[in-house]
Amino acid sequence: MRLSRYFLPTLKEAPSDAQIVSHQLMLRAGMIKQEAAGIYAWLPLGLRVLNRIEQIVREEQERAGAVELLMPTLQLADLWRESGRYDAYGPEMLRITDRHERELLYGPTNEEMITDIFRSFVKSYKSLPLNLFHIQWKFRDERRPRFGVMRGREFLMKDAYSFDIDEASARRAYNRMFVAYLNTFARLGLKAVPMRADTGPIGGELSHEFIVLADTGESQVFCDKALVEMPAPGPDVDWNDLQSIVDGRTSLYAATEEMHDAAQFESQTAEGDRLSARGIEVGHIFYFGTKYSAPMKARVAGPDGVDTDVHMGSYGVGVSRLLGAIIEASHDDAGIIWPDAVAPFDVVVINLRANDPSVCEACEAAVDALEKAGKSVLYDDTDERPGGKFATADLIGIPWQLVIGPKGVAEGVVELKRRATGEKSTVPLAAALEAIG
Ligand code: 5CA
Repeated sequence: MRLSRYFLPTLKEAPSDAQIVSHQLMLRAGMIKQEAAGIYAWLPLGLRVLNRIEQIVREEQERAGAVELLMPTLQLADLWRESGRYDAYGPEMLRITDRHERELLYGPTNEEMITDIFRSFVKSYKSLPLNLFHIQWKFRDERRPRFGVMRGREFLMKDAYSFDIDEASARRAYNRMFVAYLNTFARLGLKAVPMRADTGPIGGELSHEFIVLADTGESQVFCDKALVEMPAPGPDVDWNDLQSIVDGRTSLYAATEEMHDAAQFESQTAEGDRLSARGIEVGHIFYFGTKYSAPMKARVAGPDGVDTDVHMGSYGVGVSRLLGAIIEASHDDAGIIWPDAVAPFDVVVINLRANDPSVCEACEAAVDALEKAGKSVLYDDTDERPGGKFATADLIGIPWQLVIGPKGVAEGVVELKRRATGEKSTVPLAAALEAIG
């Protein structure tokens, strides 16, 4: 992608209403534009990262056995009346009336709709266990939308819903999502800690929030320090028996403020291991049994032929919020430092003299070689001065910078810089390509 043909509206200064660094950097890096409070347009650079995060979330859901579908953003109010949540949800729900005076709402979550889909088609325990997910925009009319995509009103969520014949099987579904979340956040370059949490308007008794520690986080959290550095289980686990992995985490103390029990924290955790910090909730998983299936009559025939209400759980990831969380965890004074797995481009090739045909030729050869090696490349072919180009490259956080100027062309070398460490080397193009991998 040639920068001269791209759309990257970077800003020198962040607007003064952007309070936290991730919001400031997303605006400055030309990733998003606010259209209304808590409602953002995703500009090309932001969209590339959003798509990459979404894809990693999708892959890990599928690995854990969940099946993707897509439900609409608009839902019928009557469906929510069946569960009793239409009135209970309150002013956070955006209510809409169509031309036939039918009451609709912009979905803040999808328990009712997925339960309706399930009951329409699934009649037997033989179809279970089943886990269906989608990645779809949600709307919550938050009282205080703030911090950019971190607490938006319109935001992208992955929400999965599991259906099982009984509680034991539903807990296995819960464990699969628990492990899938650990793997997902690790792939995104994040250290996310599962913590006992309040179930709020979704309901049920068992839930865990996945929290990324950050000073700018909205939640106060308490946990054993050991949880922060615990490596993710990875994909090679026995997906049918994850209890020991889950127990390995849940046996250590970790709770959000609403669930915090200071006495228990102190008795369970040695003083030096206690961590009290701020955190960002990037995911939340729930087991709520028959809370929706019973009133909505989502039943299947069991092995004995008797109909039973299915046991359900739901599992959310804040896909758009994750951009903010990743930036909070990975930036410096010069800008964003994208982890390789979610970077909008793998490499930026910086042409130091865009009016010099030999430099252009060398840059084009480098872009070509990188693309042939499967790398995505942003080629800064603009006629801006070098200082400005370096600043933009640092700001937008692309993991590798390949700098080519007349001197290097004369000597047959390029300058390679790793954004995360600032480490630079002057090497022949072939060596740079090898380092990039
Ligand atoms: N139905 C359940 C699970 S699918 C549910 O809605 N859970 S939730 O309310 O906890 O939301 C799931 C995730 O969405 C949260 O963990 C959070 O990461 C993200 N999220 C929630 N509200 C917002 C918001 N206003 N802006 C951005 N992300 C949000």
